Amino acid sequence: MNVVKKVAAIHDISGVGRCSLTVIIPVLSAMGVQVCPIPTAVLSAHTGYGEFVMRDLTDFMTPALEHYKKLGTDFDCIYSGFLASEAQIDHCLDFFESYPNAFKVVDPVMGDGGKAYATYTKELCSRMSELVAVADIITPNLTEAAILLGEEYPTAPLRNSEAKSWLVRLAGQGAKIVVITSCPLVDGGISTIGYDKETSSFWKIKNDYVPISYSGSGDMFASVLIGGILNGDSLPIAMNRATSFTELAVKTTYSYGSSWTEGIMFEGQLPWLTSYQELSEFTDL
Ligand code: PXL
Repeated sequence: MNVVKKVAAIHDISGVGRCSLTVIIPVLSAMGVQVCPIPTAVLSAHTGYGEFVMRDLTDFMTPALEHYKKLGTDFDCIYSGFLASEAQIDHCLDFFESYPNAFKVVDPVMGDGGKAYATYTKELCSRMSELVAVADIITPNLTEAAILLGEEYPTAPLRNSEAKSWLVRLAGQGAKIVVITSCPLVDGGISTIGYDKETSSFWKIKNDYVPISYSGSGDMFASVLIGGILNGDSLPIAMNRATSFTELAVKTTYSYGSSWTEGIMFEGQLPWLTSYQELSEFTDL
């Protein structure tokens, strides 16, 4: 048991644009959790820039895992995200198998706004289900949830019964907990919705609408969610913490009018994560 919880974070590192490891490391560190990065790729800037240089680090993953086993490193959580190749699915599975007692988080990063990211092939998207099958928790956005379920990206808000069906069918693919972000519901606005299969509980948090989608929002949400759960939050409280922090940082960014590609200006907001927060905005779905 590690005094400071240790997370193996299997994600890319993008130099510019605040996503993946450049968000995950500061956020989890602020929450008192240690991040051990296993970079899947190095990019000059995230794929949303259209032009970027990228070095695939697939070859690094097995030697890194072997080294951790030799060191006797004990991870409390394995958290996978943006992957650069199909082979990386197998390497993530090796990490999950090597640490059976770790909390297994799969953020099935594949796309947003109804479209897959530039480097995500059909094959890579279809193999994401192999990671989803072994996860304790998955955190897709609506686009990724649709891809995993083989559904069309919804053009109209979901009824509560449809949203519950999406959550239950996703949990049927393996994970005990499913949290879908950016989900428009007929009762108005955009919500974050969650389902815990073991307790059959459904949760919802209404998000404040901001008319820009910043890169790295999903990484920020998932990192705070995981940090909360590792620190003992219940699922709805962790969802509340993650939406509240993401909203605070997104609204701050929006107020400065910066481009969505620059990501969320969260640096000045990090102290929010270290201070006590009253969290009671969640309801049943
Ligand atoms: O935030 C998801 C993400 C992670 N990593 C890279 C990306 C994106 C989304 O665009 O391009 C490199």
